[in-house]
Amino acid sequence: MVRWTADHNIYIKILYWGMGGSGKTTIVDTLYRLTKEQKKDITPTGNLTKISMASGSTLYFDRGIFQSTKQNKVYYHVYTVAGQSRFSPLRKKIFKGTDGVIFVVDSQTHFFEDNIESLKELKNITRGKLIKEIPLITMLNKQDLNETIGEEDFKQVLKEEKLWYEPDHELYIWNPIIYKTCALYDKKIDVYRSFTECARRTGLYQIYGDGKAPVGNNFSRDLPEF
Ligand SMILES: Nc1nc2c(ncn2[C@@H]2O[C@H](COP(=O)(O)OP(=O)(O)OP(=O)(O)O)[C@@H](O)[C@H]2O)c(=O)[nH]1
Ligand SMILES: [Mg+2]
Repeated sequence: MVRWTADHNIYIKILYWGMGGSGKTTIVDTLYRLTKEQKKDITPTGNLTKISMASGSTLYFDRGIFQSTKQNKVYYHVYTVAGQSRFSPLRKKIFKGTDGVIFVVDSQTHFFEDNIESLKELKNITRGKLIKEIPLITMLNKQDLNETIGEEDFKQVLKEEKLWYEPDHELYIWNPIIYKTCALYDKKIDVYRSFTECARRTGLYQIYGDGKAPVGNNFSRDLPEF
């Protein structure tokens, strides 16, 4: 839920969702480091909060707050869920108030089914709001490894889950972009780009769609950046 506060700041909640070990915490870590070290459209304010087990797996959530460097009243509250199956009730809580979702796939072929299970759970919680009211971006992460799934494989999954629209549908322009990523800091492929696309869409949904996916003749996706 995008919140305007008395001081006219705007708070937008972006959530990384995906199966345990897909790379959500690593992504937020990399995003934090790269936006701290280089001048980008967002800059971190404060530290990253990470609540994890000794194994590194998230126990509760991670949270980072980023401020837009273009519109300094805009803040992004960026969360990751704990992906392991047993934390399902917790994920539901963390999801509350989310404005944009980045679904993180572990691209290793042997995890194919686990990713689908995680996507189904997300769909269940969002109750038909994905894409229509909550922008969805996907990352096929760990593309640096061998034996990974590709864009077409995942597009098929999205189609089966009714999260993909054909060109004649008005929501076609909001189909999730499928980024092939590597979250590791030294390689970092499309970590920043996938975040900014989700943030941009979230802004457009608010400004031009009043909280829904903007559609119609008056709307084209090539509008100014948010
Ligand atoms: N090779 C490779 N390894 C990655 C990549 N992203 C993450 N990893 C590794 O995968 C492991 C799990 O990453 P995390 O970021 O902890 O995964 P998570 O999605 O936060 O997992 P949960 O907190 O359990 O939900 C770590 O050892 C990471 O270093 C990637 O793009 N490539
Ligand atoms: Mg994690």
